[in-house]
Amino acid sequence: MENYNITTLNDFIILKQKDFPYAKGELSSLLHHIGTAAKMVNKKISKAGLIDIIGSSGEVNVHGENQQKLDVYADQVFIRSLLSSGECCGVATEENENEIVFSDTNASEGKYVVCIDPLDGSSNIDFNVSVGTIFSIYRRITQRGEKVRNDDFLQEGTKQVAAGYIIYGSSTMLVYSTGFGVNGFTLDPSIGEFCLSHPDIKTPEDGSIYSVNEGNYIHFPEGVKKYIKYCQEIDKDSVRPYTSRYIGSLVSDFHRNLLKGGIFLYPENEITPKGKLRLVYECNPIAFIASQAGGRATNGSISILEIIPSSLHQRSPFYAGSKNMVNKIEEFLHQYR
Ligand code: P6P
Repeated sequence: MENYNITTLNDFIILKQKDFPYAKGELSSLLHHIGTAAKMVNKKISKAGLIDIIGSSGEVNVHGENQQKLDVYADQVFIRSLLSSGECCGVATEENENEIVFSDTNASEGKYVVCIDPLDGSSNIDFNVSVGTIFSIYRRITQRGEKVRNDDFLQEGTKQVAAGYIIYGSSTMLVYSTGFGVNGFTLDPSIGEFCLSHPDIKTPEDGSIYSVNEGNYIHFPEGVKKYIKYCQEIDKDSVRPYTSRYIGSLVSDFHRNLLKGGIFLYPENEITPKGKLRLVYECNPIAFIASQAGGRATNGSISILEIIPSSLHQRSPFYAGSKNMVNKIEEFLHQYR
């Protein structure tokens, strides 16, 4: 019998709800439904390779990217779970061109909208590399009962009510924040519950890991090239040279750096002038977690959380992690702009 003190995700959500005097349980219910969807997706991922769920669906998504079968499955599971919560009136997901409006009477009264990347890094699934779900929750701008509009989903990151990610890795974890710190829950498959395993996560102000796809080096801005060389120099007073760690799965690379200290970089480059990562459902939620854990996230000039989105799928250069390391890359980008 494991002898750890079990605080399940639902225990924790209810416990923390007491911190919100006017909370009526709507956000709690939404978070609970995200947890349920995560368990369902985890079940399929853990069997990937054994059942006919890996590989391409033969379709391409709105961005012309090959859609994996698990992409489609995860997208549908999260959309259905958010609809059934009755607290969410619409969802913007990476897999759909436009926002999905819930016309169901109950859901149309929902107070929240959700932006989600249902399965980030899905091309890695066939090779057993960790993947993740990334989500962001906002209070709607439109009135309850009104039809959800595009601008409900185009709010700056500082307006997030909650955000987080699920990492389907050697163990499956759900990490989230409602603006009062970051907490991590590990799925215990024997009881089918996410259990509090990483309370009050704080990311070190400095780290010794940098995460970037150095295969794009020749396409990077000068400041990024100089920063990478800075990471590789020997400096007797600091921990440099840093260690290079890059899995090619945002949630996995970010999560490791969050716990150990480090910086994740996806710069703009000649191939993708705005960077590759999506502002609304990748950069903003990760930036929210980084900042809530004492770290930072920038597009190289301003905080990610202050960017006012203009479209659902817009991309942004992205630098996130330990505060002092993110400050340093900003210095290099400014100096060599
Ligand atoms: P590259 C996965 O496709 C993803 O969206 C992120 O999870 C990851 O950080 C990035 O792209 C990897 O991109 O160009 O280095 O393969």
